[in-house]
Amino acid sequence: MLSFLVVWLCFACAFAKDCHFTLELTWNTGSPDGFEREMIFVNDQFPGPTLEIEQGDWVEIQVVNKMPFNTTVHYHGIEQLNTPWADGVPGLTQRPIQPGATYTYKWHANQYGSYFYHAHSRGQIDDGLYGPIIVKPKAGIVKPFDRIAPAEVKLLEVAEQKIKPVILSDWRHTTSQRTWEIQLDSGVESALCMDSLLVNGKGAVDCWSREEIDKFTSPGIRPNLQQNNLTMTNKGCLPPEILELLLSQGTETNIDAIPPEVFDVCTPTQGSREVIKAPHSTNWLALDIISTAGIDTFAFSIDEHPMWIYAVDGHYIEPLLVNALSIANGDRYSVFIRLDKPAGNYGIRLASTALAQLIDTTAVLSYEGGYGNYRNATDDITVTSFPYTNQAGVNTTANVTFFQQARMKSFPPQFPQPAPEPDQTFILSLKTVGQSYIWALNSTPFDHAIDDSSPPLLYQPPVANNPGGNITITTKNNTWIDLIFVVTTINQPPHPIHKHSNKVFVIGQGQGSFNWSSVAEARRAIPQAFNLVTPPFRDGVATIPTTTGPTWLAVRYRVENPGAFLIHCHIQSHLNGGMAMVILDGVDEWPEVPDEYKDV
Ligand SMILES: *[C@@H]1O[C@H](CO)[C@@H](O)[C@H](O)[C@H]1NC(C)=O
Ligand SMILES: *[C@@H]1O[C@H](CO)[C@@H](O)[C@H](O)[C@H]1NC(C)=O
Ligand SMILES: *[C@@H]1O[C@H](CO)[C@@H](O)[C@H](O)[C@H]1NC(C)=O
Ligand SMILES: *[C@@H]1O[C@H](CO)[C@@H](O)[C@H](O)[C@H]1NC(C)=O
Ligand SMILES: *[C@@H]1O[C@H](CO)[C@@H](O)[C@H](O)[C@H]1NC(C)=O
Ligand SMILES: *[C@@H]1O[C@H](CO)[C@@H](O)[C@H](O)[C@H]1NC(C)=O
Ligand SMILES: *[C@@H]1O[C@H](CO)[C@@H](O)[C@H](O)[C@H]1NC(C)=O
Ligand SMILES: *[C@@H]1O[C@H](CO)[C@@H](O)[C@H](O)[C@H]1NC(C)=O
Ligand SMILES: [Cu+2]
Repeated sequence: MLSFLVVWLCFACAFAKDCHFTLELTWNTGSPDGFEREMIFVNDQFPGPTLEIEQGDWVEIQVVNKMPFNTTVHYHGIEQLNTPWADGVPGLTQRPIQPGATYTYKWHANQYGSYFYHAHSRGQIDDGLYGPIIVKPKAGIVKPFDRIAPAEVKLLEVAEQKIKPVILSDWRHTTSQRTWEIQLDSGVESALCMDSLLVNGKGAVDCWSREEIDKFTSPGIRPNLQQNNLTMTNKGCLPPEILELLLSQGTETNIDAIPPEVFDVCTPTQGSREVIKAPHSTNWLALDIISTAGIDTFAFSIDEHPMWIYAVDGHYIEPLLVNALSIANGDRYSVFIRLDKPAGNYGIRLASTALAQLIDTTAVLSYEGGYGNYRNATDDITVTSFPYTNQAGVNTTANVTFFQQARMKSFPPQFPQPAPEPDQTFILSLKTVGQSYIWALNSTPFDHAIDDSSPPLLYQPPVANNPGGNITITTKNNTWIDLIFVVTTINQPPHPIHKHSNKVFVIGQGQGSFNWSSVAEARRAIPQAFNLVTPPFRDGVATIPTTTGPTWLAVRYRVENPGAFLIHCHIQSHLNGGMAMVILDGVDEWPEVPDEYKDV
């Protein structure tokens, strides 16, 4: 019925005022890492095609769901200014797109930079529904390139025009649906154990030796394992018994319900390897590094090539030169590398730094002349370059520098001076509730029955659609809001909290309990923990892990786009487990949903 649709339309909309894409979603077999499973393809591709857009365009994206289940598509980091109904969150901004149905998203590309689209329905992001979005800056946007190489600004502009997306992901051999069922059956957060890491959809299952696993086991967890006569599993994962001990609060679990291949059995595959080719005649290469990971936080580096980080989450910063990056779920970093080494192959290193698993992969940066015909990992790719980070994501020498968020400054400066006072402060308590896979962003797990709200929350008056005190934040338009994330229980990983719609300023963070009721009060006691002059400006921000004790993190944002927006942990298993809240922004200026959406 829908097969006559022309699917392959132009994916670059250069110089257009209106930009149209069709994304056809199918459920088919594929083997990105050499193991065949059912997965999601976008226009028969994995990852999905890159959407190239000019800043200022109106973008229309027709999503055709040819899969046997409901779905929605979210545009990560896109503000959805005055189009909150195009944000792609089921139950909040739309009804799910049913099998055979089509939904058309329309939004204004008012921002430039690096974004991505991904499924926002159940665990479907882990089944492969994601692809890059590049919004090319319009003329007149001030860029910080003269800070990098004053004599080569033109070359940097050219490199930026030809930027290549580098999608980093983790990959599992079981479908997201099966993974969720295993958690329900076992009572354990088994989703944490992945099978491979992928760069632009390519990778292989690369089983570590027992020696490597033991050598790189985190010293933080080693005593805990030893006390319980346990080791990291053959897949390099924390054993389920430890998850039960660390995170389940005495609830019943049934570890026997977990199939052995989920944690223990590692079967290597040949897979394939991503090779990023660069002509040697080019001085600079620009990359949009995007994490679509479901679980892992990554360390990322390119052998012998320092990176100039010039934009974070689609927004320019004062450029910082680093050797390596730590990338959390949903983060985007735009970087320049200078191609000043001899022609050849250089390793692109990706390693999990999450406590939950030791796992890595290596892709290749190849200068013209250095590469052969790489089809898969058995092909002859000789990488002899010197890595900045090892297979556990740790610096190989003392002088390797990692990007530090605390040093990042918006370019040009964004935060109003003097700093605005917040109109409301919300202190949110992050934790597991009962089982290790049930999570809360504020004491109470988000109820995913909200996903099926009909009509969606945005379509109802905001007084009628409050899903519950602990999981709803209600704000007025044009006010400033402080969100303080407090993590009091021990052994929690970093939680990469992603706020839909506009970005937040990261104004403070620290170790210890947050003993105050506001930022102003806390600043009087510990001013050094705050930056109200040049705070980082992002749409995702990770809480500090609670390895030794409680931690907290404070962000501030201005309400400028009324609508029903999700704020959630971007670790997929945490979101599935309830680590989310609804923000009803600007209830005094609540939008009227256009009729064309109401009936869909
Ligand atoms: C799919 O979406 C429809 C419409 O919202 C809903 O009635 C149905 O229950 C959903 N199906 C599943 C399996 O969630
Ligand atoms: C660990 O193993 C030792 C020796 O086999 C045994 O004495 C001890 O009770 C075991 N500890 C636990 C927590 O099972
Ligand atoms: C990998 O490439 C070799 C030839 O170089 C070929 O024989 C082999 O079948 C390929 N394997 C896969 C999984 O594509
Ligand atoms: C990695 O960096 C840390 C901090 O600078 C340093 O203490 C450590 O020695 C480095 N590791 C190696 C292997 O050089
Ligand atoms: C670290 O220092 C060594 C020795 O001086 C040098 O060869 C290497 O390039 C340096 N690495 C970085 C990342 O600067
Ligand atoms: C909200 O959280 C508090 C703990 O901070 C808890 O006592 C209360 O029961 C929760 N309310 C709901 C409705 O779950
Ligand atoms: C909401 O407030 C912003 C300023 O923060 C303003 O630009 C916008 O027009 C307001 N929206 C509505 C619908 O009033
Ligand atoms: C909060 O108070 C507790 C108990 O007095 C103290 O241990 C902790 O360090 C304080 N937190 C901070 C951030 O100072
Ligand atoms: Cu989380």
